[in-house]
Amino acid sequence: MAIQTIATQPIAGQKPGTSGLRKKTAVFSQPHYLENFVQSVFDVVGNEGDPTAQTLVLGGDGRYHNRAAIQTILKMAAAHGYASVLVGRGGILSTPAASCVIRKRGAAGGLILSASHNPGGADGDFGIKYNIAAGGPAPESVTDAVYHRTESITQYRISDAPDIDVDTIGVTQIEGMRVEVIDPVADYAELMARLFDFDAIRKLFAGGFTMRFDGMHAVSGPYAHAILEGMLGAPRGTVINGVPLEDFGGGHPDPNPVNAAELIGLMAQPDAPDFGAASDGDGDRNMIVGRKFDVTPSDSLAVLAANATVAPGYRAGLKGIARSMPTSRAADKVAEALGIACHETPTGWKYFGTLLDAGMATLCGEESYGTGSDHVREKDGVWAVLFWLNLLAASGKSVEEIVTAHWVRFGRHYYSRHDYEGIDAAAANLLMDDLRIKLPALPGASLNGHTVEFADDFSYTDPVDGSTAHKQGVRIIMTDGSRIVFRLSGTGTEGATLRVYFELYEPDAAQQRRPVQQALASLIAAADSVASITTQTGRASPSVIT
Ligand code: VG1
Ligand code: CO
Repeated sequence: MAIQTIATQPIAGQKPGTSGLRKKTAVFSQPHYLENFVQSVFDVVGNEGDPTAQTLVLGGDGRYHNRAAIQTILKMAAAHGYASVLVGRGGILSTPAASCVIRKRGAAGGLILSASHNPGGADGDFGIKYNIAAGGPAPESVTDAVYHRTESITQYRISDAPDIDVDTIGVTQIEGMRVEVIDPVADYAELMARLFDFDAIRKLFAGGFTMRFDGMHAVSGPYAHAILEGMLGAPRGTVINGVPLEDFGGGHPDPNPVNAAELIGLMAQPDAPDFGAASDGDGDRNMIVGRKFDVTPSDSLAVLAANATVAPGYRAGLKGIARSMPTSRAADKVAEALGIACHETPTGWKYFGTLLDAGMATLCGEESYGTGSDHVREKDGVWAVLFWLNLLAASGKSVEEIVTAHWVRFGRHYYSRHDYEGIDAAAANLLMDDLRIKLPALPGASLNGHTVEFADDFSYTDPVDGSTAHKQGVRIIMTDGSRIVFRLSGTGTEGATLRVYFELYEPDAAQQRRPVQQALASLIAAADSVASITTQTGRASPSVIT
């Protein structure tokens, strides 16, 4: 066994997006591609201290290429001089579980292999991201430094040791580095049992309450099996599609009503279970469904915030709430009623880290089926499902009753996101540039019956560390309180994806049960009139509506 120094040269385009570096699997499998990026991460974060005293957490969502990448990274970590690596058995760790392990074991950071909700397989996507010692995604200062490093890299170091067994719990050594294979679920499950009233949830299931959790053949299956069917006594069969597969069974592991159509279909049957939920590729997203009733992620955040004290882990109340800018302002109404702050951040979980660390927010959420809290530094799918179960157990009400009562109390924020996926990147950028040019002239203008009050391209200054982020999405806010937001995705791997977000506030309880697209129709037409979406994208309609 020896450490090799391998000559390499920069590979263009290794710039992390909204959440890590994501590319086609074929791109990631090219010689030196993963190695260049990992060495660049080590070069940047390894300067922060003595690597020989440091622990790295390593795991992924089990998608195609996960196992090969785990071996490469173990051998590179050994060459870099890490003291130890904690790796999930089989190379498996959900994103929130990795965050949990980093924090609990005092690791210096972690590498998570995932392209999250993007499809996997040889023709699908692969990804990697670095999380810092606090457990959350590296801030932009770090990802920018890593990207710059990839532009000048000339060599990387790697052990030529044979492959390491990552399927057996226990400790081995490679080049003097300790490799500990851990149960991917144990630390995480122990944390969940401390946050939620497991006795109450056990009683709920024992009383005949029925649920389906759709693991979408991605990483959350083992967590849901162990916690729901194991610790909480839900009957076997509660978790469906619970075995992680390298290609997610050919599916698109994005828990929304379009991609989780199987679950939505189940929940619409006459004998539907009481509760449905799904999670994504890396286990950090969640979708909550009642009988014939989908909960929007923005509403889910607001409902959990309004009822947080039912859960033992949140009995002391919330310090604050944070939501990404495009997320509906339903949570703001709750924060106002609770007398706490609601922070508005750019899209991407990395922007919540400083607020959580500073004790300025307890709950966070994004409209993209992401909800989480200060228990880890990532959004957390299974956590959100357990929070809902705790709430259902404590209230004795159905999902629909809880949400509709919430609307009556706080008003309803009708909400929808329209995605135009895989459009021409130049056309997408042109659309956004044209919009930006129009912004100063918009206030006072009438857009399909809505008068513009305010329009800008969202900029953010982090209240904790003063860092700034610009061009985070064009928002057009109307005098009637409704809102349209336009932004381009930072997680795609093909062309560009335009996301258009619509929100309309309805305080009148008699008007809160309209079909969502109908309630938003005038705003949807307004968006097309101001941005010429159809003409500029060449698409008559969005590819996904959530
Ligand atoms: C999307 C979502 C964003 C989320 C990000 C990562 O980003 O909109 O809210 O934080 O995915 O989630 P974008 O740039 O494509 O809009 V995950 O579960 O894919 O790590
Ligand atoms: Co995810």
